[in-house]
Amino acid sequence: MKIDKIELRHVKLELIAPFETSMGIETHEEHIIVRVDAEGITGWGESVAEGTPFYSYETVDTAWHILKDFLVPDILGKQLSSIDQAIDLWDRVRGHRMAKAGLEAALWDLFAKSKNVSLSTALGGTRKRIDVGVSIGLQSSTSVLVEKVAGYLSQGYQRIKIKIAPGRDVELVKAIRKSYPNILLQVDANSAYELSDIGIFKQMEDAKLLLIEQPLGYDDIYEHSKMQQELKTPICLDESIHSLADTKAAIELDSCRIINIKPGRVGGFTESKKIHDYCASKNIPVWHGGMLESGIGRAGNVALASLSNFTLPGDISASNRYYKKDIVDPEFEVAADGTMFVPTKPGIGVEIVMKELDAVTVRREIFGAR
Ligand code: OSB
Ligand code: MG
Repeated sequence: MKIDKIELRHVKLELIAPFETSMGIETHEEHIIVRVDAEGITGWGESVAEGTPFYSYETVDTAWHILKDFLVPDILGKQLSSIDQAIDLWDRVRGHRMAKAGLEAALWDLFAKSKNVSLSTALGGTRKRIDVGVSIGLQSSTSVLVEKVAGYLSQGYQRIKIKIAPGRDVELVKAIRKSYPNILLQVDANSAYELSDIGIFKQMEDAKLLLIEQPLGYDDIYEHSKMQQELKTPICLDESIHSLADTKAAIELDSCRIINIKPGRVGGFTESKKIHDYCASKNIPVWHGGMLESGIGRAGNVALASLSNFTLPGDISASNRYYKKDIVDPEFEVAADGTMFVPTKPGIGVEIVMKELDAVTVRREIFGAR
């Protein structure tokens, strides 16, 4: 397909409630929406680089720079016969995976639409509905947290993940377990601990957690292996996994027994599929993480999570768990049985609500082929 036009939009969406983690408190989510036009078809993607470099070194500004000065010029005006061709062109850019993933996602939507198939089908997905969980931020008190858990369970969410931070960990897990002995429960530390804190995680061993997400360094694989050898509860890596190569190292070293896949963190759907397939071959379950995406990114996440080895519920919650008004139609909803419908229309399978997108756009640049 000949890439005629690419548009970047810096968007800023207000969260329905502040989201607190060990990395800080967010009240708004800033991402980049990418639009690619080719031969009368439009593809959409979302780059999940945030306003701050606290989860990843990438930010909206670094991703904008890499997109504008390197990734966009590599494909603009070119005849692209496949997405792999774009990935090869971008290979000389080291890292900056969230920037790459945003543009790659728009190409996946574009190519799927050109073949008149859903993104789920294009990616090799098999599920018609996906199992969903919810990621709950740190709360003002334990009782407020337990109330939040009750609220999400009553909406059907199949699995509860809570954020933890030093001093706000074991007692939260114990309190939730006391009220709900049998729910699927997991914790996410976002790298807030050190190996010497292992005693804290040993105190959680009785709570039958599904997994402990990213307890140690954001780039570490070695010490997680040391920790995993001392724990029965599976460790799941998020921040540390940027590629198939990282996945192989982590599994080989037994640094984790479960992997969280976020397409933004690993450079896109193509790399995500490789990680998914490799984990399947090693009997390592995967689940789909989240970056508080708008409906555009969420649509891609839902499609990817329809692949067969996404056997654990993902951090793919309903639009209204994040935002008062999403920028897609229909919005994403959770059914009473805790599942979410995988769109079947071509590409991402949802319409962009231009009025809502315009309302959240704070910067916009259009690149046209000459
Ligand atoms: O660590 O999984 C994380 C949100 C932003 C950055 C990192 C993380 C998260 C979440 C929320 O946990 C997941 C979601 O519901 O989108
Ligand atoms: Mg995480």
